Amino acid sequence: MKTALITGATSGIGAACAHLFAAKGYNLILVGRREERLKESGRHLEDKYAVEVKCIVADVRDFENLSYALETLPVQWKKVNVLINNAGLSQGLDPIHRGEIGDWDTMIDTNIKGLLYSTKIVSNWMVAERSGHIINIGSIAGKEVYPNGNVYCATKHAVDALSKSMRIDLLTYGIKVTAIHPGMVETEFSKVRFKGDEGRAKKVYDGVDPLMADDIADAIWYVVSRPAHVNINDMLIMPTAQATGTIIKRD
Ligand code: NDP
Ligand code: 8X3
Repeated sequence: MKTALITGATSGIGAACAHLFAAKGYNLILVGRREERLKESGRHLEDKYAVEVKCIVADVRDFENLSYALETLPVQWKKVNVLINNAGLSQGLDPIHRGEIGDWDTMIDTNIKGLLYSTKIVSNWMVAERSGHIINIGSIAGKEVYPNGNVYCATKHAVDALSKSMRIDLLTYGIKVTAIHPGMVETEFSKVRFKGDEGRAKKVYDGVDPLMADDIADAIWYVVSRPAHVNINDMLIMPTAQATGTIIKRD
């Protein structure tokens, strides 16, 4: 049986990937901070799909804790076939001169450093196995910038650059690296960006048919299920109603 490790598995894209990969028969290592949600989802997936799930309650920004939790897993769990670096967030949407230092730190620490931390741990396991597939969740914000997106866009540009770098560094070990760049996906993302302001979050999706988390999970499954000699380096997936980060057709 194959194993996938998914960061940010408690909601949105990560949770959708957990469901799809379990349905495809993968054992799962799920990482997230909200313990109850994570464990409830783990139990549900084990019952529904007869797979094994390890829940790691951890903050990807804390390397020591994440590393301890993963390195102390039984050895059979360290044969990870697919790592989905999904944990990430946007916090605030302010022009650069009004940006909050705390928001910047959170985005940089989660979207860049957290992704690096989980990659460092799991890529070492993959190198030992001479195989594996790393999926990094970037964004349309990693392909262009938009007003007030400054630091979030910078973190996703970093994910784009790191994906290219990882592909080079891991080439000789037979490890595939794919970057998935979604446009607007209706998840908890906007609620987090607007710090719990549900009304403002809801407006983001007003009059648009956005992508859903399952659409992204489906694309990730397509990428992972290609033959061994095929790698999809990069995939930009947009709602039909969205041309760029900010040009959106609303009904
Ligand atoms: P959600 O807010 O629904 O999910 C984010 C997930 O990341 C949650 O499971 C959250 O879990 C986890 N997470 C956040 N911070 C941490 C942390 N420090 N440690 C561990 N887990 C963390 O949003 P999405 O599903 O939309 O976001 C998933 C990824 O997709 C992100 O990288 C985002 O930037 C990217 N993306 C989203 C788009 C969108 O429009 N929604 C578009 C393009 C990219 P918990 O809080 O329990 O820790
Ligand atoms: C999330 C999508 O357009 O808000 O990465 O940057 S966007």
